[in-house]
Amino acid sequence: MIKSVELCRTVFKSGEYPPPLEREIAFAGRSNVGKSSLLNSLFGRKLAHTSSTPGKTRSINFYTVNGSVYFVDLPGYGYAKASIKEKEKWERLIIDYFDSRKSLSLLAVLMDSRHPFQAVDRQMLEWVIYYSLPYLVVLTKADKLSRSQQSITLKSVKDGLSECGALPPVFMVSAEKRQGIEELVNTLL
Ligand SMILES: Nc1nc2c(ncn2[C@@H]2O[C@H](COP(=O)(O)OP(=O)(O)OP(=O)(O)O)[C@@H](O)[C@H]2O)c(=O)[nH]1
Ligand SMILES: [Mg+2]
Repeated sequence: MIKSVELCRTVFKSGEYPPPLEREIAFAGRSNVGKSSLLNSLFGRKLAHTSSTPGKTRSINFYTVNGSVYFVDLPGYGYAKASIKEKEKWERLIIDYFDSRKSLSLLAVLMDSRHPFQAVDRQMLEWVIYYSLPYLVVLTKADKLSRSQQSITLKSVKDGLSECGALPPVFMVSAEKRQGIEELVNTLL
């Protein structure tokens, strides 16, 4: 259960990271996939800024949960108007985060339940393997799919991951309707 949460630090460049806590859980995924919305839904409070315009979160935001766990909102990438320079900046920030944070205990890889396995999603899954990160997959915006589409998607995503020899837990959530949120909180904490 989340009893307390506060924004601890907003990081724009290497070296600004806060000292580690007991555990650190980061939320990664394409821009607009719903990372900040999911965090707000987990927190039960609107702390993270969200926007229908992709590219809202440009910094790495550390939230302290129950005084002992960081939930980390990573910036997204993959919006149509982004330049190569922006892509490089994003990659540098994320790679520096993975290189620096040995305290990272779990990565939640978010994918849009309507369009899983986009190029940026595959990039994230490659980093997961490269850095040997414990991870789980969260399929977002479930409310945009019917119940039967949800079970078909869940199965095809699990099949897709197992083809790559991976069997992470996969969650289907809706931040808007709070579907799957309690289950995810219980797994994370
Ligand atoms: N229908 C629906 N829309 C959602 C859901 N979660 C997020 N959205 C919408 O998706 C858009 C993007 O959400 P954000 O949470 O800002 O996405 P983000 O991944 O943090 O994006 P960046 O900060 O750009 O990386 C917003 O318009 C949200 O309202 C959901 O569960 N259901
Ligand atoms: Mg965001």
